[in-house]
Order: sequence, then structure tokens, then C-alpha cells
Amino acid sequence: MAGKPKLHYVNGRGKMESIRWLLAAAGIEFEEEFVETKEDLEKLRSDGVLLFQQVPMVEIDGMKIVQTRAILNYIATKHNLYGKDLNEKTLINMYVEGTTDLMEMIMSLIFLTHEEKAKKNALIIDRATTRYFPVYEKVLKGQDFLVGNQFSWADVHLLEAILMTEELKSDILSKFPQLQTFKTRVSNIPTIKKFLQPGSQRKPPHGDEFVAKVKKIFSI
Ligand code: GSN
Repeated sequence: MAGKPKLHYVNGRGKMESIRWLLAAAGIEFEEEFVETKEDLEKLRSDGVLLFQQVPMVEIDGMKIVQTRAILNYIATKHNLYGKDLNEKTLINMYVEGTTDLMEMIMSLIFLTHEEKAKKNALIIDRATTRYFPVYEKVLKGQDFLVGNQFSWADVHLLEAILMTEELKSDILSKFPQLQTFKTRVSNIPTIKKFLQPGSQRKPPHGDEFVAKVKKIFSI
């Protein structure tokens, strides 16, 4: 039997966090080797294990997969979280891309100045509540899960996005009753419940120290 997947990334959310979420949701234990310095990144590069000289990289089933979406697609497919046919897969892709757009807006906040942040914060809250959440609220009116009424990658990703937006505005779900019950339902799935508990491999919001470190490592 293959060993545990090994995740190579910095010790923070960034592009790896959705991968951590998906593995955790699938009930897969994983190891992490953190890139702590520019030298750590250079070492991976000179070892020839980063196809495009970038992380995230995940060692899994004898492969060294890069590109966040490729990694997520692999895990979702392998663990039956990617729908039962092409139509469901496409719906999952659409929902996941929507939540990705929202989460990428949130992640970009860390690189902004104080003034820029306030403006972007307001835009994110507006986009979440007028563009993205209404879509999921409507879909969830008649069903427990987003696609095929079966737990999928789209649900995992939506919960991650909901919790991230709540970090910006804690009552952001107040006008979305379906999303509130969805949040409770999915948070109580045993694998996810475990991931949400303190001490799990879930990462906290990025702080200033982390941002400074990441800028150095990736020469941003
Ligand atoms: O989604 C992906 O995995 C790729 N399309 C992008 C990966 C990427 O941008 N990785 C960054 C670190 S994560 N932060 O944004 C990276 O390795 N940057 C160093 C570089 O030389 O590009």
C-alpha cells in the first residue's frame, strides 16, 4: 500500500489549503514538508521535483503532482468526490471555480495596503452576498448537497469559502438560511468535523509575519 501523500508548501493556507481540505474530507491522512526558506524552495527545484519550479507539489501514489487544479482533480476523482458523470463533473467544476474566484479575492487581501484592504473587503462582501452565495442558496433549496444530492468536492470547497468569508464578516450568512444549514450539515460530516477541530492540519488566517516570510521565499 502506498504511503501517506506528502504535501510540499509553506506553512500557511495559500494555494495548498483547498488541497488539505479535500484530503481531510476524503479521510486521507497526509504529511507536510514545509518550505520555510528560499533555500528550501531552491533545494526542491535543484532536486528536479517541481515541474514548473513552483509549489504546491504533492507526492502521491508514486507521482509528484504540481498545479493546484491538477492535484485537486486527482484527489476528487480518486475519492469519488467528483460526480457520477460528465454533467455532474461539469457542475462541480463550475461551483468550484466560483468559490475559487471568491477565495482568491480574499487571499489577495494580504498583499494590499491598509486603505486598499478596506475597499477590497467591501467588494468581497458585496460579491459574496450578491454574486456567489445567492447561487448556492438557490441550489440548496431542494437538496442537501450541491450536485446530485451527494457529498462532493463542490461542497467541501463551498464550506471552506463560507468559513473564509465569515472571517471577514461573521454574520455574512444572515440572509442565507440554506447556507446556514448547509454549513452545519457539512461541518458535521465526521472527516470534516475532525479537520475543523483545533490541532488539525488546517491553517489559520495569514498574519503579517507569514506574509513577510512568503514574500521572501517567493521573491514577491
Ligand atoms: O495553481 C498552481 O499551482 C500554479 N498555477 C501556480 C503556483 C504558484 O504560483 N506557486 C507560487 C507559490 S504559491 N503562491 O502564490 C510559487 O511557487 N512561486 C514561485 C515562482 O517562481 O513562481
